[in-house]
Amino acid sequence: MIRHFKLLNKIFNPRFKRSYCFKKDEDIHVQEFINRELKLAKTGHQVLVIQPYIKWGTKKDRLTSPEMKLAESESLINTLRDWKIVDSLKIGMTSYIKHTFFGPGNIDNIALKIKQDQRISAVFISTNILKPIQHKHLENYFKVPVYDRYLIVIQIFREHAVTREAKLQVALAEVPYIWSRIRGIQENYTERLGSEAGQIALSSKMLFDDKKDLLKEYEKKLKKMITKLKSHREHLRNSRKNKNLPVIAVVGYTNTGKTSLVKALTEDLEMLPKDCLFATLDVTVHGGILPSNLKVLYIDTIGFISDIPTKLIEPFVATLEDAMFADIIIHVTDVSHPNVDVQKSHVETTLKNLNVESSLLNSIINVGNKIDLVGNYHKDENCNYISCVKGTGIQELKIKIEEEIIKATGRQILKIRVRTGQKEYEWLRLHTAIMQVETDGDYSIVKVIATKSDLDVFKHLFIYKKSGK
Ligand SMILES: Nc1nc2c(ncn2[C@@H]2O[C@H](COP(=O)(O)OP(=O)(O)OP(=O)(O)O)[C@@H](O)[C@H]2O)c(=O)[nH]1
Ligand SMILES: [Mg+2]
Repeated sequence: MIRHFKLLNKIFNPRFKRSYCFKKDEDIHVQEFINRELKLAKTGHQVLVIQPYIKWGTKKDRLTSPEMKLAESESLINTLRDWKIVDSLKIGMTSYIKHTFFGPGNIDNIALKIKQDQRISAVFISTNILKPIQHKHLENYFKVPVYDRYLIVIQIFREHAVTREAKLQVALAEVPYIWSRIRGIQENYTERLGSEAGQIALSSKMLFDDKKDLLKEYEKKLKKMITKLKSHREHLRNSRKNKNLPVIAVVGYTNTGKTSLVKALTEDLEMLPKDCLFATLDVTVHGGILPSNLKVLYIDTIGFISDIPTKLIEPFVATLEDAMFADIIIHVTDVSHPNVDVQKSHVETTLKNLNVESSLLNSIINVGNKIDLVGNYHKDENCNYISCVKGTGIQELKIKIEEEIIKATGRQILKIRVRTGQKEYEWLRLHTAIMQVETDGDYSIVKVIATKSDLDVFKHLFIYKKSGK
């Protein structure tokens, strides 16, 4: 165990980068072990993409089609650097619960395809998560690495994680998967105890116990570090609150244009939207100004995707906490996407499951993006249609955001008469959003947007004090 701790300390030493390196004589390599369990590829793969779908019955997904599911699965692979799709298949099934996942006919067909096409170096079975026993069977049949949706998303997360927090969250998201693998394989061996292979099983079992200890420590330490970062995030959140700026969280399915929208709203040229899934893994905050000079903060968030066990991506969901503490949520959809309705309801359901306050959910601003890509689209009166790339509808959206922010935060619009150029005027300029100024002799009539507490302070400083109250 002592050695485990030493190793773990090394991993968590800040000087260590993502590609942790170990002394050659270390016999247990945490990272190697994890890389192996997660089938992390050092170089890319040439992939056969298989899209299973339920043909009929209550489990059949009636909201989408196998073609649309396949298109999303292909986008996942295309997002990975150096990975290429060699071929794609859709396979209709009656259930996903067989030990071998597919029936014998389909297994033989796929195995033959792999044998005949030398280019195929891996198979992606686009199902949520394969059971360990299914995974093992399929790799035995196909003789190439097999990936499920979870494993592919983890590879993407690893490629896109930039900050220390995102990297730690990826590492934590990997742990439950490895647990399930260790447990699954252990069950397999336990079944064999008492048979001829009993002795081997027993020694292998000890190996599993080692792995379990190692993983437990690894998980504990990750959680500890993430908790620290969480309190740091809370601290940032509180300091944002103290600044009294309204906060707007931008959420949505992956690749719908969340980063592009924040960029368009803030005119922040440094933001770089990318045409790939999960380009954004870090929650970032950006300042913007609304038409009436109200300063606000926009939070860009990680995208949602369906068919991923939420439990496994909990560490990322935690980053959405910032969205939960926002004053307003903007939900971006991509109207040019054939599956826009399914994507939208997936995000809505996930937000509900995240225990986002109902008042916040009820005041969501729906935004339909990428209208430049579609001639005709079904218009919903509760949606604001825009194109981030062309700038269409952005000004109108800002007006809508301002209205909603004023409602949600109880800000007031009012006119205050102050002596021009005096302290009162300066105070309003610094602490409120000035919409308009009219002059009236030595006085200015200033139209402002202010919070109740701003107004209380103003009254205290300039009205009560003067009148001696
Ligand atoms: N044609 C068109 N493309 C757009 C528009 N808005 C965004 N895009 C493109 O869509 C792709 C995804 O945009 P992002 O802003 O990165 O999307 P995102 O929702 O932040 O994506 P993730 O962070 O990966 O979840 C990029 O290639 C953008 O240039 C738009 O209005 N029209
Ligand atoms: Mg983004």
